[in-house]
Amino acid sequence: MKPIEEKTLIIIKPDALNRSLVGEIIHRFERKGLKLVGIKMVQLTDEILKEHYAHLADKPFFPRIAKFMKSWPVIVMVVEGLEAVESVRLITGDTLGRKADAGTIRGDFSMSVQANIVHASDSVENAEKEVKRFFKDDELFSWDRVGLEVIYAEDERE
Ligand code: IDP
Ligand code: MG
Repeated sequence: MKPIEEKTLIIIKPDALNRSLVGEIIHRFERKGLKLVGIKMVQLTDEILKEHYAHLADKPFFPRIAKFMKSWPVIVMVVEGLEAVESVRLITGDTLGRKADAGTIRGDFSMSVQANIVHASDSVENAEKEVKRFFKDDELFSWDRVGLEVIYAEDERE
């Protein structure tokens, strides 16, 4: 895999869906220059949420997040690019929406810690696991972008 094919998982959470922000969120990642390689709407289940939020399973707020995340469908998507995991986390902003930097998705659209619009993988290792958790190989697309040379310099594309 070339460095510009680093993949990361984004979940557009139920608050964004209910607030008609889905297009806005996709637009932000698209305009950045990240390449969309997979996208679908899914209904999360307790089973997948226990796995996905395993690091929070012992927290008192876990049942509330699980209920929230499965009360409506979500959009899952995979984008790729050079250092995509870090770049997407920067665009996403801090977990607590009301204190996240203005200009980030959470900083611009969220007042909450639970209803914070998007999930984004937090490391390259977790991104690999999360992409596999939500997408089969044939649901991810490898396509050549027209105009890649205006997104990356020559040495960044090698
Ligand atoms: P992240 O989404 O910024 O990576 P994590 O610590 O991985 O943050 O937490 C996953 C999700 O769990 C958060 O996005 C948020 O929706 C929820 N969460 C995290 N901490 C709290 C909390 O203290 N109260 C309620 N929900 C929380
Ligand atoms: Mg996290």
